[in-house]
Amino acid sequence: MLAILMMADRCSAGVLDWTSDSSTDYDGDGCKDDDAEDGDDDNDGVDDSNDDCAVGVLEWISDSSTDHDSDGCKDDNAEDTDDDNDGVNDVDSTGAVLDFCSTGVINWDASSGVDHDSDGCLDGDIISSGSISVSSANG
Ligand SMILES: [Ca+2]
Ligand SMILES: [Ca+2]
Ligand SMILES: [Ca+2]
Ligand SMILES: [Ca+2]
Repeated sequence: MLAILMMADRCSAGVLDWTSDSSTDYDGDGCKDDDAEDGDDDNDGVDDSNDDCAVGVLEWISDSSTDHDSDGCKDDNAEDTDDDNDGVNDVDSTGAVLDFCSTGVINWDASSGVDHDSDGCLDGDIISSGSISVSSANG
């Protein structure tokens, strides 16, 4: 109890009868996780409902430079092995680069035939206004 009094409790008028510890209050903000009181358990700026790493790395904020695919998992960290969420991991277990466009186009499926050379880069030049068009020529 003393601990929670000593730190800033952002929910000082919040849920009663619980004790803030690492299992109930992952980010230590005094707001009970797994409850409407804390909609962002790891305090990275991505709501739990949209956060693939809802109890992930602490003390960072998701933005375009730290979280390319905005999945709530910190890029450049073991937490996010696929920074652009295309299904091609950034590196393999030895650290060798697998995705040569790891901060490229996000949320496309590299296994759907649009990455013929499997370099993690969407084939052709695509992209504008967020839609993907694929040339049906030369497969
Ligand atoms: Ca919390
Ligand atoms: Ca979060
Ligand atoms: Ca990410
Ligand atoms: Ca990738």
